[in-house]
Amino acid sequence: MDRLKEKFAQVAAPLAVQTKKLVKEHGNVVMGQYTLEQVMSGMKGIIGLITETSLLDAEEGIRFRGYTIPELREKLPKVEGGVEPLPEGLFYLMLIGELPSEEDVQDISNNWARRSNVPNHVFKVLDALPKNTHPMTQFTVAINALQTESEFAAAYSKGISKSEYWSYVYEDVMNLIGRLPRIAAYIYRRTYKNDEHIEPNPKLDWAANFAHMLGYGEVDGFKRLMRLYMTIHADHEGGNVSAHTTHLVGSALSDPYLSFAAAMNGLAGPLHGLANQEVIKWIFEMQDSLGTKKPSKEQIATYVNKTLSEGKVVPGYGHAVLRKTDPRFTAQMEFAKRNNVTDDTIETVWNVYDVVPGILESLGKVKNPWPNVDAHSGSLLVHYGMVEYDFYTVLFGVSRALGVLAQQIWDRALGHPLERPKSVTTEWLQAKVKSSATA
Ligand code: CMX
Repeated sequence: MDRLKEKFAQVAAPLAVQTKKLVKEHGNVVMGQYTLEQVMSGMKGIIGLITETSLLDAEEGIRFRGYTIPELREKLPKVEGGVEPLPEGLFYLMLIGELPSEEDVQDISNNWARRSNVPNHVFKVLDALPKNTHPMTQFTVAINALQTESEFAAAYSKGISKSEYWSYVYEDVMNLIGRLPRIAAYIYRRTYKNDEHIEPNPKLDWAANFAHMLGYGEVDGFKRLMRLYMTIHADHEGGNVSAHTTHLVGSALSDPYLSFAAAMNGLAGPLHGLANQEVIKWIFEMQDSLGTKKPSKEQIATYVNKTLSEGKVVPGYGHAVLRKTDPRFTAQMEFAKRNNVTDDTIETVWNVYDVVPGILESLGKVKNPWPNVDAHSGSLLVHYGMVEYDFYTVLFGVSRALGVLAQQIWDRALGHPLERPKSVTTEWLQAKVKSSATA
């Protein structure tokens, strides 16, 4: 058993006992009330999931095991002389619940590097797809193809005890995270770089090796950006589409490959992760339509109003939970300022930030007019030369694996059951309203 697994076994066992006790002794505690409007608006605000890895506050933003993003940037281990946290450290924090030492982080880096070999049939499956297949479709196809390697599925089919589930899921999760950068980089290089692939460098940390395989290892600042990017996109509590999908599909005891592939199909939606490509596409279209790379705030306002009048959303703005500027947006803005990273597209993103919230607020229906994580990420990638925006959601997906799969290990360790909420028809709702009115 590796060190991390041993440590997890130690922290998970007592919590599993406490959870069972909580339900047995306090199972009838009323959690709250919910309204018809909440039922009709995507169950927003209804507590129905348990997620250990992170918790989202509407005003303050995400906390990973109690730590905010600025705190993580300060406290998580870094490469020697580095300023951005290593995502390995965040994974440790989410899984174990305490800050890792430098040795813990190095141990995970080595562990993932050891597990990073991708079987050849996965590349063959990818090569069979037309080159113009959307990178997110390629990504989910590849993850499904990799399911042949699931140790959980193999063990389950032989017959294992429930108490052993988490142990096999742990192995699948670690193998999958180790392999994802190789798969993502392969998709990038086959789609945009003439199939010129770059061998991994196991001496590098996970995010730096990813940057290297993408072909940006020598671009000054890109490895630093990837470490930050892979950290801030990793988790956003349990109710967002990708996290919830992983949990839901996993609750049927589908293995981590199947659950994560399903989650990535959700991340590929424009109201979720695909918004990062939509933001840059929208900015490029605005620049083209206005005939300038640096539109004025007045020009941006006119373009935003045009977007809204066409019945479209402004990508990168709004959130289902947050009610303030997303600290993940702010972290990227700070990264740009700290590293003197600036150009017309980045300045346009900042000008859009000055203009859009006021316009969205004036509509009177948008609950959160402020930018989310996706409003900024593409502009930094463009700055470093990665202009192929169709690929951006794959980067988000590689990072998202850290949070949702750490949680899947917890799901199995705590014995979370099959998820099965109740649904009703509109007719049922109408009858309920009628009976409430006469009661
Ligand atoms: N532009 C225009 N209209 C918007 C808007 C935006 N950015 N954000 C919300 N609205 C509209 C909604 O479409 C809705 O309109 P209708 O009542 O006409 O249907 C109304 O405002 C109320 O929506 P809401 O309650 O404020 O927002 P939701 O919780 O329903 O949806 C989200 C949240 C993110 C889907 C929405 O804000 C949106 O579409 N934003 C743009 C896409 C985006 O950036 N998504 C990425 C989110 C982060 C991530 O997951 O990566």
